[in-house]
Amino acid sequence: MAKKSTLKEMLKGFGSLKEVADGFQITGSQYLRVWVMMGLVVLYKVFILPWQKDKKKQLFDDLGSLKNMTLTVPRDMQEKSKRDGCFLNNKELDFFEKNGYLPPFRVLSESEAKQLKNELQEEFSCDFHGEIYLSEKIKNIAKRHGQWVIEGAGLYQALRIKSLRELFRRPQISERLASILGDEVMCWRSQMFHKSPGSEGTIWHQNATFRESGKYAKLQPTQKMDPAVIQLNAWVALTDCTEENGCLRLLPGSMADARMDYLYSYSQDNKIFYLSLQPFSFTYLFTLLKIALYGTIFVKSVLLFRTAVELLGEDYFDKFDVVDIHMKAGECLIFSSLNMHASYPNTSKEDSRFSVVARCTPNHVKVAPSGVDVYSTAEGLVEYKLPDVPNFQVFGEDAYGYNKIIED
Ligand SMILES: O=C(O)CCC(=O)C(=O)O
Ligand SMILES: [Fe+2]
Repeated sequence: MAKKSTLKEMLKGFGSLKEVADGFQITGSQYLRVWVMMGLVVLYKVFILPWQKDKKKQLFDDLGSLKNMTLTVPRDMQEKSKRDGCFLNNKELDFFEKNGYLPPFRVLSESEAKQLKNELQEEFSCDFHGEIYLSEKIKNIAKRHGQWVIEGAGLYQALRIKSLRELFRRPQISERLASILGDEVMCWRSQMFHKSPGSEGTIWHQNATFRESGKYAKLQPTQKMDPAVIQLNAWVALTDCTEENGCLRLLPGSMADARMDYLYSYSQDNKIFYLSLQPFSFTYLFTLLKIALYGTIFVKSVLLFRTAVELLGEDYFDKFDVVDIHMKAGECLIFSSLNMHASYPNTSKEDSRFSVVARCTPNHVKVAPSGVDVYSTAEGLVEYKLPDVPNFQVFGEDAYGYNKIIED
């Protein structure tokens, strides 16, 4: 029997790291900087790394402890009220505990989905430049680089678009979320994804606390909870989603192994150490540094994935299967942010994929208590102040008062 390679299946639609690096040019002085950095990494690897046995051991011990994490959804909420409606029954909860997602279910009719999509696109073309939650500075950088797009700039869309708040409060979504997250659920980020023909895919990632490029976790639970349920995404397809136009892909069960998430943050905090752990060759190192220093966010995320695979081993994923999530317009997928997910590039000629996502968490979780966040732009990381009220209630009432919640 042929040896299974989940990784090969996962990388369908993505080029090799070298192809990714060859896809953009750098100037002479940038080239020089890459070489200087290469010298530093080599010096580090030869003279410092041998002294850092403890640090290396600590890293691999920490990784070892993240391999087999449990996910248990408390059942008392279901038992206590024997609720019906769209609340999940024990069989559905078993499925979630095992797989980290709920299979797509209908929340809007096809015509409602179409109508909402038209409304959002109208909003994008008329008013998108009006209300800026990411700061003028970030908007101007994005515009200068032709990157002022619906995905990035619209991190808090439901704050200004009421029909989005209404969508995520529908019982089909909110009662399912409450079955897993408890009786107080809020949404702290809401985004649109417009993947037009020719758009790149999103590389595989997992995300427990949404630290992203920042220094600190953005979601800080104040009660003990499994990392896989700190945040659930309610991802609603407003067009059909197919392999050709860039549907989502998941590795069911992968929220039980949080090593990838850990390495994404670790590499940010220990850049040279992390690079010096990578297999060594000058061409590979050149490729890594070219991307790390001058790649776009998309290209950098491919780098993060590939370098993590180098450390974890190519067969790391073989215990999982890849599932392509084909969806009809109007269906919703709920999945743990810690479940590895990705999407195909849009290889169709004229079929755009449009979706909206609500990132939801229990009210006892503090959302970016510092009130600031960072955004990765073409000119580096830029800090911005979070909107005064970045959250809205999806289910129940907020009894904690840790986060500001929009009134209606
Ligand atoms: O829509 C996509 O392609 C990626 C979505 C995603 O990663 C997310 O919603 O967390
Ligand atoms: Fe994601």
